[in-house]
Amino acid sequence: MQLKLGKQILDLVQPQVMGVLNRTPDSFSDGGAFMDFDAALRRARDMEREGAAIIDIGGESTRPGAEAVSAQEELDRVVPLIERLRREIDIPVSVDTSKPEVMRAAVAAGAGMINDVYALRQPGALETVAELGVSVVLMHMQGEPRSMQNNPHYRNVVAEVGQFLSERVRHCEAAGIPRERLLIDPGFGFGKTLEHNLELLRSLRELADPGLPLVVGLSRKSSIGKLLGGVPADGRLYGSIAAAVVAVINGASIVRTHDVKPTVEALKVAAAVRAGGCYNFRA
Ligand code: YH5
Repeated sequence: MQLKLGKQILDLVQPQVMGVLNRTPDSFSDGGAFMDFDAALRRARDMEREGAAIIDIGGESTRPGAEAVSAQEELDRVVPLIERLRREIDIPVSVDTSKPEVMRAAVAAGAGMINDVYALRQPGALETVAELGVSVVLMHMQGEPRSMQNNPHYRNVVAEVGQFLSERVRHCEAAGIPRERLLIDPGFGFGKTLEHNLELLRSLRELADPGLPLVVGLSRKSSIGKLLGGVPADGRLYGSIAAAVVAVINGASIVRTHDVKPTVEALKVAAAVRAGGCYNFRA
């Protein structure tokens, strides 16, 4: 029920909030507001104060249609910020990356967790995480960010996402990453239609691998916008909160969000309703 993240501990008895910090110029969801170093630093401090348990720093946009950035560009965006945050804040930091060289540098700079939308499928990633000895979020994605929303298709989305995640867990264990360091995530919006996302949210429990914390990211995503009649990202807060509460009631341990304070408050209520602690950890 506790994750060791470097010298820090993330308590997962209660559902926790992972605050999103995008150091990208083109973020769909926050308009690139935190590309500036000092703005990013201020945002991280605010998120800690608002009750985030971990901050997820990303230097590459993985939104639908986004182009890849070079490893050097990604390193320049995330490494100095992680170094500074390690000295300035008390909560752990995760790095949102798929590149082994960025994983290495981020962990050397103080990151305690890797959040990988490719679930360690890029060459060298599996071995790198095994060597680094950090925790890792394994996320499902169908296709590639550039084209994943062009007609995603499943015969049975819950079964297929579940199979993919179990297979990635097996690969990790075979590579020497202990189960205690693994978290799984269905990857809402990553090669999924609105219907696929709804079915996954409804059936989240079926994805749960015993003992592995479930991470979900629904914050400001297109599916929320669609359900609200096509509102832009800055009008999706209340819808995102509703989705986060459903996810926690259905067993999620960590909610990745741009809106830390309202999500922390909503999850306190949801956690109190969800008797007996986290579903994943019950016998
Ligand atoms: C996730 O679900 N998502 S980046 C488009 C939006 C709004 C938000 C159209 N990284 C996840 O947040 N990592 C991202 O509006 C993630 N789980 C994990 N583990 C996409 C994103 C977003 C995209």
